[in-house]
Amino acid sequence: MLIDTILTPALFHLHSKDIENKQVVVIDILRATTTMVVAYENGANTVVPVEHLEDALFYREQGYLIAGERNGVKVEGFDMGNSPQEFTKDIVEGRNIVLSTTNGTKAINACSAAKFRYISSFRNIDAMAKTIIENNLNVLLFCAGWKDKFNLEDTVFAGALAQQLLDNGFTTNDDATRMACSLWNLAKPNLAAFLADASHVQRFKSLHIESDLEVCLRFNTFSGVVRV
Ligand code: 3SL
Repeated sequence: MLIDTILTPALFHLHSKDIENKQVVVIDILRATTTMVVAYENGANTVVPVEHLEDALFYREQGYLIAGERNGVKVEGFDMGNSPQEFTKDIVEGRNIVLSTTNGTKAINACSAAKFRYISSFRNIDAMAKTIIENNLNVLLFCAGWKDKFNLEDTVFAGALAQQLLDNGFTTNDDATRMACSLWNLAKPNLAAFLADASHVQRFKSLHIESDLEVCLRFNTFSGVVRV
């Protein structure tokens, strides 16, 4: 089975052919797909990713908690922003949630035609790898990036996941995947230090939300996978 990595949503169109027969993993480590994993860890019933803020408002009428950010800032009037630390057990357990974010939920919606569509984060990377291997289908690792630009954290995660797949019989003809694996090998001795200068980490600093970083870089706190 083959692995391809989509480094930014701007490159998605190059990979969308035959997507109906592929499994896709959408990656937005800082923070959308990590926040979704945390919500499930803490017992959320469902987290529906929507592209537009207006769509989230429709779900409020159905009793959903509504969560969302634009440019990292919580949307005014919403129940939660996009910080994984807001999705605590006492708030999300048993609840239906709708989430709209600048990049992550947009990327998820872009690949709705995939045979299997997942989101993942470091918090469930091993479970994600196991499921991809069991599905035994070609896989696209889809980095949400930032406004169509490449980012380090999503690519490093794609490399970490791709490496597990390569170690278990998957192959690649794709230089983006090779590059992602090389980055992961550089990053893994100290992931936080490797990402210290990343553009979104700088953005976290300017928004005073640095404490989310450590939450987003924890490994395998969740043994489930999230199919959307
Ligand atoms: O763009 C997104 O999907 C977000 O994860 C970005 S932020 O971390 O909430 O700024």
